[in-house]
Amino acid sequence: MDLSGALRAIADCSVLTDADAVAGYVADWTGRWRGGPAIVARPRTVEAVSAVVRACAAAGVPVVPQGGNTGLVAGAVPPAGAVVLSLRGLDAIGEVSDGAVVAGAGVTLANLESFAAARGLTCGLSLASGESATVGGAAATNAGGAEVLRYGTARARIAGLRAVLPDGAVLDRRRPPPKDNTGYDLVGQLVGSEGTLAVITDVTWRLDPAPRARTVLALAFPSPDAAVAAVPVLRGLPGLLALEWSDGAAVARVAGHLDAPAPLPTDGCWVFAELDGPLDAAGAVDDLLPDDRIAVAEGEDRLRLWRFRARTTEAVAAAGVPVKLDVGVPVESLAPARAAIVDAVAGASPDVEPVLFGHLAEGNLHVNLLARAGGRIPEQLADRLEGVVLERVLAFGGTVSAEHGIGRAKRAWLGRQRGPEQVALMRRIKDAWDPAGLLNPGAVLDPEVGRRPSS
Ligand code: 2HG
Ligand code: ZN
Repeated sequence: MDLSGALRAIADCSVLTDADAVAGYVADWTGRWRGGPAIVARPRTVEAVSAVVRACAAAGVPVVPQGGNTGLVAGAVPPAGAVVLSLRGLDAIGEVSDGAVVAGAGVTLANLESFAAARGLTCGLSLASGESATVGGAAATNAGGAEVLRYGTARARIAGLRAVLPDGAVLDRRRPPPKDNTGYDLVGQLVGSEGTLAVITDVTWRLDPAPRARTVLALAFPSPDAAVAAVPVLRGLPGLLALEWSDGAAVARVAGHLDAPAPLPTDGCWVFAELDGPLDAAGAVDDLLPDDRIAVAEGEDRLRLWRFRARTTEAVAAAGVPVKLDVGVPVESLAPARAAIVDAVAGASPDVEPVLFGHLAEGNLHVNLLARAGGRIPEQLADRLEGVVLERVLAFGGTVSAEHGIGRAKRAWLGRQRGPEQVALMRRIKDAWDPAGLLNPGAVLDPEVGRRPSS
């Protein structure tokens, strides 16, 4: 039997091979990265996931695990001939115990948060893509988002997990004892491994008490430098949940996209602060800016303000196919690093517009580059732009991927960031988990470099 026949014989699993049906699984949603052709397997149980992995291992065919396919570094874009293993069908949510709930890998973050909210809790992971992004994808990529400052990245939210190993065996650490200091941390190793070590099928997710009230403040600083200079004061705001920033031009772009006027001037740089508490907690910002540069909203109204940050990715996508660089530098270097990045982009091409926004508290800047004429930036120019920007970031002691991971898009930069010894150690870790190299090959690590001879 050929592989698709073997996959079709698996109980609780549907299989797609038709080009139209697989189209949404082989390209990333920005349209920049396209892979395949590929078969898509959609198991609904852990047993079926294991059977799919075993069938692929027997056939020597690579497996690319995929959640909501909202990643931005082509980590779930399959190489030709691979099987995309979509985990979206594993969407059950269990009961809360010990402050955590076991959720199937395919549960969306929005559904997890609704489940939590109904119990006065929060999952603590806030992504603009939460309607599609899944718990399994968040675990596999150690997702961050807006509230990292309060709740940490996905790593801090994960108390346990279950995963299928590359030979089909099941590793079950869903409910490790709350205090358990035995041996290597296998759960921790899988978090952020981008589907290259095992297939995460369930995640035990910590839930925290939900904020009492949420207030959003938008502050329209006259310049990015002024915004960065205010960080020490802003970090002291009582109940701070999130501290984000967006260039005025990025806010104006969202306003245009939504056909909704921006409530503050867009000449400089906006900062968005979300607070766990009522409006009066916002008083502390009165000394920073005049009243006509501050907007405050609470309850459901806050989403009307927050959308000028949260919907930036969508507004950018509406204008063309962006080159996305997700960089971070120490907060004290943010102002000069941002200026150097803008200069580098302008020096590389006058035809490219940088759209700058991100997570101010962590020194994280999403550099989205758009062709001014619309459409896509030619790949050669994209490579040059990536080079000039990421070199600047490294010179400031920053990171070439603060939040989105390495995937396939940033693989060439892993060695520059982490050095050859650490990459060689990562390779040995990969080989230990996945000796045949069939799990998401080409993500994180170069599939050709450092492979052990097979005999
Ligand atoms: C965000 O912070 C996401 O909104 C997406 O990480 C960033 O589109 C991007 O570059
Ligand atoms: Zn982000």
